[in-house]
Amino acid sequence: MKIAFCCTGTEPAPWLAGLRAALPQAQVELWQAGASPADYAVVWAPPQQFFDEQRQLKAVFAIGAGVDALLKLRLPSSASFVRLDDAGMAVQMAEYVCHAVIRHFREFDVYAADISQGHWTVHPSQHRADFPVGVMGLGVLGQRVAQALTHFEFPVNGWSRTPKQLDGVRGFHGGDQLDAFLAASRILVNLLPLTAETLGIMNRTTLSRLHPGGYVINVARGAHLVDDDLLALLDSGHLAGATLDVFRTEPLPPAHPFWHHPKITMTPHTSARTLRETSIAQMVGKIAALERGERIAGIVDTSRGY
Ligand code: OXD
Repeated sequence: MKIAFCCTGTEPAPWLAGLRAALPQAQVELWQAGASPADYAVVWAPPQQFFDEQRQLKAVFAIGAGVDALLKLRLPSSASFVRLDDAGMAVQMAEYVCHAVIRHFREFDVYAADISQGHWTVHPSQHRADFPVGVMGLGVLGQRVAQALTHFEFPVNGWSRTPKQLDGVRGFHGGDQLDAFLAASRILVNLLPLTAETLGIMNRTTLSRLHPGGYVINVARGAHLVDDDLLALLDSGHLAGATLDVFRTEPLPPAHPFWHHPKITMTPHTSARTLRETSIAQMVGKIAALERGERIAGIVDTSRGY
């Protein structure tokens, strides 16, 4: 069995060593133009040339959760495309989102500013019931985030394409229920896949439906958000702030207004990192299952886009 590794922006040596250790019977190679055909591929942002040459792959494993960039390429019809299925990302996403929600709700930034000015000021408590959180996208990561938020006793709404039932989460689904979901939420957490339907889904119209004093947490893709609409609603005061981990262009260009906006907190696409060892173990288990002719989780529906 041959496995090709083609991950742009990723140091290959530890991945190759890990894959070789886990699959001693396989030939695991760093892909180079003109390489012989492989059976499986491990990829992140591969060039089109990779798929133009590797037309007979059985399965392609992405080392991330989102596959929108991959699906823009011309792909071999022989292959299944497989995204990471949690692989240690869900707990990181839950940490990140709960941190952002609680930091906002408990006004930690306000206290940090007070303390930096030498002020010992206790502000009135805020009421959890006034901070319903809406989680858009209830896949593996979204479900974990929604459930983690319920443990802190926030009212939690969830919105997904098809109906999903989660303990303690008020479910909304489909385009018809999007407005009601937004109107029931004050903090909006985006965990949607990026598809033609969800591009620009956080815009002036949708974000205006959040409760006054709304807050946006984007941990999915920058292109879900219309940047100027967010800025306008922050500046008008309808939105109180935003925590953004993903951007239309990454790294965020130095002149972008998000850098210095006082109501925006940013991180450089670090909300849920790929954990190499866990990811290798998951991919190796799935390759073994595919070789046995078994079904595996995490296969992308290329027509749906995730
Ligand atoms: C992603 C990832 O898909 O970091 O964004 O895994």
